[in-house]
Amino acid sequence: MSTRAFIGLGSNLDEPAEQLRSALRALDQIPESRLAAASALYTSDSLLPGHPRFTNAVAALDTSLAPLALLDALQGIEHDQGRVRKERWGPRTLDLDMLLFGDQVIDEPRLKVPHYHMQARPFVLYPLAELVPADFRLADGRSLAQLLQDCPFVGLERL
Ligand code: A4P
Ligand code: MG
Repeated sequence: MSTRAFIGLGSNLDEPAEQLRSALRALDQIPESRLAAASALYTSDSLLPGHPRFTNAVAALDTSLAPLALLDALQGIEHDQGRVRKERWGPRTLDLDMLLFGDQVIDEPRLKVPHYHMQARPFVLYPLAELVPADFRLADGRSLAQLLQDCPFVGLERL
């Protein structure tokens, strides 16, 4: 059975736009999975003052993998694209966050879905809105239209 997952992509090191394009190709190569759609790329300042500006996008991925197997695949792609984990929230060549996995709410040590904080991040919500119908709701019932209303399009630049 195939499930539609939404993946948040972010990069603020080593040619971020190219990192994201390469990550989109890699997502399409994940076993039992197919890249269904990708948003435009957006840039915005880092949430951490003084850190390089981010490029972000959201991808829709149809997959037959279980959620933790998909997380393993995402972390493999991060690793392949040279991400070195040092400080939390540090600059990174590639960050892949599992925003949503079908209508599942997941609360495991390694995986929380919907992704925490996504409701307050314009660089997640606006690209996601490109890929879903206007009446879309998150797995926990929150309406995307409402979240967008509460999260103004401020500081985002659509490339
Ligand atoms: N994990 C739990 N749930 C998930 C999930 N749904 N998807 C666990 C992915 N991973 C999940 O992640 C730490 C652990 O979270 C993983 O081992 C996994 O098991 P990480 O990617 O190593 O850590 P991180 O990315 O450094 O921290 P975090 O909290 O994910 O950072 P964020 O939230 O990604 O924020 N500003 C702009 N403009 N754009 C950005 O993208 N991103 C950040 C980092 C800061 N400022 C930004 C942006
Ligand atoms: Mg992350």
